[in-house]
Amino acid sequence: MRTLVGLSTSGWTEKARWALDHHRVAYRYQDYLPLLQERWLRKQVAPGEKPSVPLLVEPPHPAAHGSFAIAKRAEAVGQGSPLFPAAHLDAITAWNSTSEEVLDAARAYAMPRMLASSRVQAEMLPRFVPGWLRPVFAPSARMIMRFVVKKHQVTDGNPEAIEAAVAPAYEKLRAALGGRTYLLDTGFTYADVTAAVMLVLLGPPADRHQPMGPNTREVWTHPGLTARFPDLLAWRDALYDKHRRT
Ligand SMILES: N[C@@H](CCC(=O)N[C@@H](CS)C(=O)NCC(=O)O)C(=O)O
Repeated sequence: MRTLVGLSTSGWTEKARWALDHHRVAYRYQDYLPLLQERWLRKQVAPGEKPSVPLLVEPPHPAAHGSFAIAKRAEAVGQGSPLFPAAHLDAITAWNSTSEEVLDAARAYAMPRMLASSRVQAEMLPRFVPGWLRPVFAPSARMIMRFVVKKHQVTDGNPEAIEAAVAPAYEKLRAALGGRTYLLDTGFTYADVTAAVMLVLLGPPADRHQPMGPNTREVWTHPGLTARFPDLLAWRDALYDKHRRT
């Protein structure tokens, strides 16, 4: 059985899941535990590659590492309309690079806010941990977050600096869409998926698409960017309602 190992609130995992679901690929989802599973993860990825999730494990086939590789794998084994039409591969790859940069900035915005919020830490624990036990696990949650901050060299999430870094990418998306439903003339593609997911700073997608606690939702939401790009938020939400199969 295929297993997607990921972090449920991460944009990268969301892109991989969207592509797998779009192509109706059957898989089991498993939450990754940073730090505790680092050694295991290192063994799964090619030498010299920085270990990260999402990772699609499907023995005897080699694991697909990274959201872009997993989306392409989904296209190779799944069904449904193509997300990577050959004529648009360069454009899709370019949108994915923009999305990677924005998601890095989004992580820099959200991680320090997560570290400062015991409510977010409590929301991140598995559901089976009862309320009275949650405070006991809070220090472990903080230790895991600090590990991720260090590993991915997450910089200071100052809201003004994040807005200045991200706004050009959002402006570029607004101009490229020009009020249309899809970025490319062939219809819905991975360019839309990767661009929609980078809008997480306007607030994560609705719970019916990507469930998360209210405090976690709040640490990802950037009020300054949300006020500037309501049209992109409406575009993202309509795209999700139409194309996010689960
Ligand atoms: N380019 C990669 C980036 C993935 C990435 O940065 N994943 C982070 C999400 S915070 C991760 O794995 N963090 C946990 C860890 O590295 O232990 C992709 O497209 O999947």
